[in-house]
Amino acid sequence: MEPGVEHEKSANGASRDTSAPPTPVDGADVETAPPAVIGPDFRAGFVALCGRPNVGKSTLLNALLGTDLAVASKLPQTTRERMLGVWTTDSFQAVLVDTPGIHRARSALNSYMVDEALRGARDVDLILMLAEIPIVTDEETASKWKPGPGALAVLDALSKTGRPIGLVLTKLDRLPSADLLLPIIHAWVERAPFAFVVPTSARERVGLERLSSELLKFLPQSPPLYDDDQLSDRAMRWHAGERVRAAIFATLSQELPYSCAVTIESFKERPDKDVIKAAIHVERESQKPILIGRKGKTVKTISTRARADIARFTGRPCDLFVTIKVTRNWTKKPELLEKLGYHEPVGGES
Ligand SMILES: Nc1nc2c(ncn2[C@@H]2O[C@H](COP(=O)(O)OP(=O)(O)OP(=O)(O)O)[C@@H](O)[C@H]2O)c(=O)[nH]1
Ligand SMILES: [Mg+2]
Repeated sequence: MEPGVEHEKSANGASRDTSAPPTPVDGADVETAPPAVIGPDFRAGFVALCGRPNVGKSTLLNALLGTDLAVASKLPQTTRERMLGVWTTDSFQAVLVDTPGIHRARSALNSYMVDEALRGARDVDLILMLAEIPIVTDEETASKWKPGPGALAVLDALSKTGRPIGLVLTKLDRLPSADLLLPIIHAWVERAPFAFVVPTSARERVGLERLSSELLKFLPQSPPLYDDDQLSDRAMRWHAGERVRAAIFATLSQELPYSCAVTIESFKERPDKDVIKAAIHVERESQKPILIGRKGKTVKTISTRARADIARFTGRPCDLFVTIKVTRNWTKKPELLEKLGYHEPVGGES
């Protein structure tokens, strides 16, 4: 950890330095050496969760970690940036990379998101390609089912990385009968030499044990890459911003959430509580009154939701002050994306 920066651990293990990302463990550093239980057979590596928007990547990451770290919502294209979730057990540490959904991007924001997803898939030990199990109700429909062009485009893009790909079929709970699964798996394995196929339901915690044992095989023998009590590579203020965005996605339907970005203007840690000032940026003046709502009702709902969520996450009370700003056409202009925190990595590195 950086000298001079006070890091206080929160209930969930994320770093409390609100601006800087936590640093990976240096294997030779005695100060941060893993606990004595770590033996020579310990495995550690990076595992990316990739797929089309809305297939359940963030929900699966949360289910594996056993905590609500990543923002998930019923609307597609919720995740905009890569985030690491560090999953440490007695025998392995899988650094899970949550990524945005891969789709045909039109705006600058969407191109950024797809680039982020592909950057997330690069140089990992294993890619988990997530694909939704189709809701089919009879054997005849199941036997005729084929993966759609969007899912195949994702497979194509991921295959180009040259990394091993395990197929994770998601939302198994929506399938009325397990018998319908076999033809669906068959239709997928015809398409690519997947390292394994695991049907899952993150919601009902089905298939997670099997996924964990398959995934373990792809992690190299290595000491942990991150402190075993560290949950994420992102600082607390980033998570706070995500939680405001999650509240927007949960409160407003359809288009408006896609025009909103959140910046954390200040994050002060007082002894008794955190005091956070957030700005929600919309693209057009006309969007402002919708976000505010009648007598400020909508923005109040958003901030109440976000405040409760942030407090749950940090394990500390917090005050949250939200302002609304118009940053005209920010989703379409790369320089404005940058200004709102959506940075391309420096020097083309991943
Ligand atoms: N029924 C069911 N729904 C699920 C399951 N996993 C995720 N979902 C739902 O699917 C929707 C999308 O989930 P996310 O985890 O946000 O999906 P994502 O792939 O991260 O989406 P983007 O970040 O938008 O690309 C949410 O409404 C989830 O509750 C599951 O196992 N079963
Ligand atoms: Mg997501």
